[in-house]
Amino acid sequence: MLEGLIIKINSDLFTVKVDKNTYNCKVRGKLKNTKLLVGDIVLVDTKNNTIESVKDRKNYLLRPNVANIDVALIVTSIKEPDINYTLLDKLISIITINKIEPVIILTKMDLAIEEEIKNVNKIMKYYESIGIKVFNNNDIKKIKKYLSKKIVTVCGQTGAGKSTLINKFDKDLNLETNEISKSLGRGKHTTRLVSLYEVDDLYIIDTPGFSSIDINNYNKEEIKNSFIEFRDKECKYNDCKHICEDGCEIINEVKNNKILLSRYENYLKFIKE
Ligand SMILES: Nc1nc2c(ncn2[C@@H]2O[C@H](COP(=O)(O)OP(=O)(O)OP(=O)(O)O)[C@@H](O)[C@H]2O)c(=O)[nH]1
Ligand SMILES: [Mg+2]
Ligand SMILES: [Zn+2]
Repeated sequence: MLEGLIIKINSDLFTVKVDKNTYNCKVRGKLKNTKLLVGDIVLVDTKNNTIESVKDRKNYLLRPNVANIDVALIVTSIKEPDINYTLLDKLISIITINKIEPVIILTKMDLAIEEEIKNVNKIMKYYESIGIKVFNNNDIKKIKKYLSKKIVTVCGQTGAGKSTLINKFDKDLNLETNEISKSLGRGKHTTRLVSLYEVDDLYIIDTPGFSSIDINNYNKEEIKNSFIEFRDKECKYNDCKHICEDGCEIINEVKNNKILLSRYENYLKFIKE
């Protein structure tokens, strides 16, 4: 029995990478009720092409549905589709709750006018100030260096440029990309399957995009803790939900422009959802 990594799933067929070889496997009876994911580490019987068992995961995400991730790249286009700070904050929260590092990748800067770029850059300075890495999709060298030796997934809206980004990692990959629909103003769900690729010293997973995502699987406490910049602030009441002004340090900092207003507004939205 050999240890391998699930790199692709197409209904009940699992592609598993074992060293330099890949095997197309089915799962054994006792595993039939376990939902295996790309990124899972499994034991395979390479004679019968069967998956015999799966190792405990260090983490996983529901959307995209992937396991054992170090970094999730939130691929965010400035235009086509327009940047959506609520979706961005939601993804940061969900990724953080699942103990994965969120990193922002900005795309389609070339389609924005100077004023928009200035505004986005200013807001991105804020995200950097709370400890989130931000890259432009042109800075491939820097991005690859940062991701060295990691297992990385992309996530984000359909048409944001996830597959285009991965193609820049390795010109031989030739992943399918598609222009966005002019009538709908969004992508066409070009990527249909979750697939993992090995590029130099890292693994990167391409995933299908979405238009929206739910945060209501998580409770208020988890959402509160996922707002990184709220963590070390001391409010008058220990269990302050940052909704009432009475002694709330968060609301105080929002008023003093120390906490980004849109972040605070999104926090309120998420705990109501
Ligand atoms: N101008 C410009 N176009 C870009 C950029 N990045 C991606 N695109 C284009 O945006 C369109 C959508 O890109 P994809 O890579 O297919 O988007 P995706 O996020 O993989 O979409 P799904 O697979 O549907 O989730 C394609 O026409 C790309 O050529 C960019 O930085 N600038
Ligand atoms: Mg794609
Ligand atoms: Zn408070």
